[in-house]
Amino acid sequence: MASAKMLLAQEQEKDLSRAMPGMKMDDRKQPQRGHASPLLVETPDVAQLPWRMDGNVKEFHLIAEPVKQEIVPGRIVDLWGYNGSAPGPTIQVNQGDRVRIIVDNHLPEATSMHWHGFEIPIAMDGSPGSSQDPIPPGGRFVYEFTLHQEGTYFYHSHMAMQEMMGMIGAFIMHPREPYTPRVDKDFAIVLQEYAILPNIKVPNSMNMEFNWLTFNGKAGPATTPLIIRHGERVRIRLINLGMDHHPIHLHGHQFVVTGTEGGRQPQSTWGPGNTVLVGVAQSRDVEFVASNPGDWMLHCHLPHHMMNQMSSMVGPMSRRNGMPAGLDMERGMGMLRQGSATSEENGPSLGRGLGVGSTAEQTVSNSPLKPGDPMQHQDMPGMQHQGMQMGKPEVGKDANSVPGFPQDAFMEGPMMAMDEMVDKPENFGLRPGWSGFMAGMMTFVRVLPPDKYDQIMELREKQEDKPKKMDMPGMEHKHE
Ligand SMILES: [Cu+2]
Repeated sequence: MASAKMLLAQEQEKDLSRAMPGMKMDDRKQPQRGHASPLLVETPDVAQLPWRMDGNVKEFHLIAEPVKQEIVPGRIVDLWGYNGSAPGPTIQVNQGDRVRIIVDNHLPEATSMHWHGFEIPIAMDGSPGSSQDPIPPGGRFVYEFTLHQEGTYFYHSHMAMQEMMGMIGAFIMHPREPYTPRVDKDFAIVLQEYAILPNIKVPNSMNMEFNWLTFNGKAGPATTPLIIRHGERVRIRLINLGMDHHPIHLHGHQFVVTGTEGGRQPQSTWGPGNTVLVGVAQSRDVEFVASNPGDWMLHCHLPHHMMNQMSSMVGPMSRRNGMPAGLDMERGMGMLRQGSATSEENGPSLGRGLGVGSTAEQTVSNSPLKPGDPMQHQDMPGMQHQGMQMGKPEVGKDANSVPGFPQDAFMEGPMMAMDEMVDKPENFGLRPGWSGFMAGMMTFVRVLPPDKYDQIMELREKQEDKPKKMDMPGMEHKHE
């Protein structure tokens, strides 16, 4: 059984030879197609899925498999995804394309692939048990259909618990007739959430409380900012598949919602806003003119979704002196000693319960801030030694006597800064210490003056020249 990485590499090789590597995208001559080549949708931190042409069929290859996903530096977790990442690689096609997607199952259990919102024959819908047999471990299913739709869609496993392990990816259908007004930049961001307990790398998919909230598989500050030249028109496509709805908020600008998981909305429905609720199983396209220079936050506005490791599960370990009275080490850390997380053998207050109120440590309110190194017990192995900027928290003189201080997530802030650890071209020139305040579903929309924009693009090109390039045949940087 070939690994996903190998297959991906093979396909990339074929693809890159078609894309004539070494040539600038703008110089590349493409064969004439039925309609103008669309603007490539960028999915920061997530790869594009290459394809090959088989006659007039665009053929893709997806491999469902366990993946190691680095959510923030030093925090590598065991998820399930496609072709080495969660979310899986982005698929981009043109309206009217005939598409074949070969799905191989390298998971230890059955799976099925659903094409969310696609108007295709029932046999291709990927509903396990009703439209097809589940794909067994080691098995393959070949999906093939013609796509007459346009818009922001996605693919996902139709096994509920697998969805919560990361099994989703963006599926962009470019319109036959370009949208108006055209945009200069087009991005897609997949919203996901995981409950990952201390000292474990596998999400608890039964949990209702989430401590890792991600944009394209990364939590702030590891998310990659969207780089925009001052004055450009921008589209951001937001896709949500998890347990929560996310109100996504943009600073400094008003946008209009131009599309849903059902495709483009008529212009008569566009009204100004700066926060869009992206419900579970929905997508929302927003567009705006980047008229206001600055490094603007783009984030989920649910307070608990603007944190890393925020949940009650880590509070005691990160701050309290010792274990709660009457509990031993294992139970104090919320570790299971018998049964499954929700088995009858375990009480509801084991620290692995189904909600905030069911966890043992919630019976204790915020405990005083410990003197000394506040990171001493933080559950981020290795981070302390990898360039994290450690500092003393700025607190008032009598802080510990003020009811409500400190809050569970007090660890966020200046002492969590890791600018160097997340250094990349897109972060160039951000205010020193910025990373200490970026967490969860959060990134920057950087609206830059021309010189700064060019500088970052140059840095990015230099970096991209080194590793593999993910250019796609038929996709050019043109306006749509
Ligand atoms: Cu949220």
